[in-house]
Amino acid sequence: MRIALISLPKPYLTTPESQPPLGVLYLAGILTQSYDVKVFNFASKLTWEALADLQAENMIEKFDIIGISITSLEITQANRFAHAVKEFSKAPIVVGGPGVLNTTIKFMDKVVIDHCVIGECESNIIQIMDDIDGEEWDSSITPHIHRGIPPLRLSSLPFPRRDLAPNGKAIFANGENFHEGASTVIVSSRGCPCRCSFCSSPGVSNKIRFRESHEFVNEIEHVVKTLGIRQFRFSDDMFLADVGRAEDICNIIVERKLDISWRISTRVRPFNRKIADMLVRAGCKEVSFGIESFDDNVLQMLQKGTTAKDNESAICAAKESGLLTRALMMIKTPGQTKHTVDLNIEALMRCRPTLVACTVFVPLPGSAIYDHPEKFSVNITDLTIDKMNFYFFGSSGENAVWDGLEIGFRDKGEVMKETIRFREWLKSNNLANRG
Ligand code: B12
Repeated sequence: MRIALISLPKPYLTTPESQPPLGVLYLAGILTQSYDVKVFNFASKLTWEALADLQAENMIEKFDIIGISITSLEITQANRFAHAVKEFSKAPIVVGGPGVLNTTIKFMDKVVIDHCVIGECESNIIQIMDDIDGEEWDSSITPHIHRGIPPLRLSSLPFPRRDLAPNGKAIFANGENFHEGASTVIVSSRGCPCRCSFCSSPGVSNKIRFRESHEFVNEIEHVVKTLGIRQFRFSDDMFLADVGRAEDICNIIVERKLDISWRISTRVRPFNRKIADMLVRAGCKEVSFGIESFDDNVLQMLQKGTTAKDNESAICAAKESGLLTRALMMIKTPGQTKHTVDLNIEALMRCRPTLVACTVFVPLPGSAIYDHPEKFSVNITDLTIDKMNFYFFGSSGENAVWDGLEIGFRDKGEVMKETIRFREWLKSNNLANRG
């Protein structure tokens, strides 16, 4: 069987090639053991260029199954893409990825999407593909829904097949490079122990599971040896979910004298100077913190379990250790008051992270706010998935701010004005970033 696995274009990201699609590459690790697999990572292409690529290679009609990986925000793009592919291929189209949830299947275009796979699926992906290929499916009921079975032990999985997709550079803040050659992504865990109300992880991932520290570092060594890549984004939801385990990983990297640079994403709690120094010793160059806001009112509504004070001290501790810092923030969120933007600006002036990656809050399928907006004193007025534009800073000027949310009893115009004021401030202080 010949299987195409597609990661859709992401031209709105600053360096999409630097972050190859790990989920797809994990699946390729399993599927290539039995089948011919070709990965298409369209990264910075535009959709029509991606399609032209598929046709130019004269390849697509040779595939027996076409798989597309999506987040919720890519469903409309996947629908359009699938329509275009069906013009020149009869192969069944299957979508999977974090965007396929019970609550999002209704957004899939039944005419062109034949199968959906919900969740991680390494344990039964071969079976799913065999079923799709071998059985007669009732074409009046589409998409057919398959439940993925997540791997029991992450450490028993084959390494993701990074050799099947191109790797880019510049994974660090401000385009910084610490080594020659490309960058890549890697995960040491899946899932998150926290239950923030805006995050879709509770709906997307199972409970947190860790890889064994040695086995994780083995993958790093394998990447260095086989691909010569020394720059990594550890893309765990929360790398410091277990500080003892993070310490083990750092110690192993130091013991093996691996000359690598990496960045992590984590919460501001737990974080302190000791942890920062431990990370730096092992080659960590940058920490992205889930700050969200410097307004405690907002943090409470987001069920973040952190305070504005925690946010400032984590950024300061990281900077003292010499780390680059990225503040991941959201604006126009539940709990926003007329004071929120001032609180944000004042705190950012005090702690000055290297950059701020700010997005407009949208209720992601899989999150508590999407499921129960009333509990967070918001009203979602527009559920059209492709209008949920996150991006605060477009590739050419600004993107429109998504306007499908009413916050408490606040005047919509006022909230919009505050939001734009924050964007202008970030821009004029050179902190604006597209992520
Ligand atoms: C790293 C990361 C990124 C990186 C991606 C790097 C990369 N290419 O690997 C970058 C920075 C690009 C990114 C960007 C964004 N991300 Co992101 N990201 C993540 C993160 C933290 C880890 C992803 C990962 O590597 N997981 C590990 C792999 C192994 O799992 P996986 O991708 O889910 O793949 C498995 C299954 O889904 C399935 N599968 C995947 N693809 C396919 C395809 C087929 C055909 C099949 C059958 C199965 C299948 O099999 C895989 C193996 O089991 C997740 C958090 C999470 N918990 O997943 C968020 C997450 C995926 N991101 C999310 C979001 C919202 C975004 C952004 C929109 C945020 C923003 N404002 O910028 C953007 C844009 C992405 C887009 N195109 O829409 C949400 C998606 C929510 C949703 N409901 O869809 C998540 C879940 C975060 C969250 N908790 O809310 N992200």
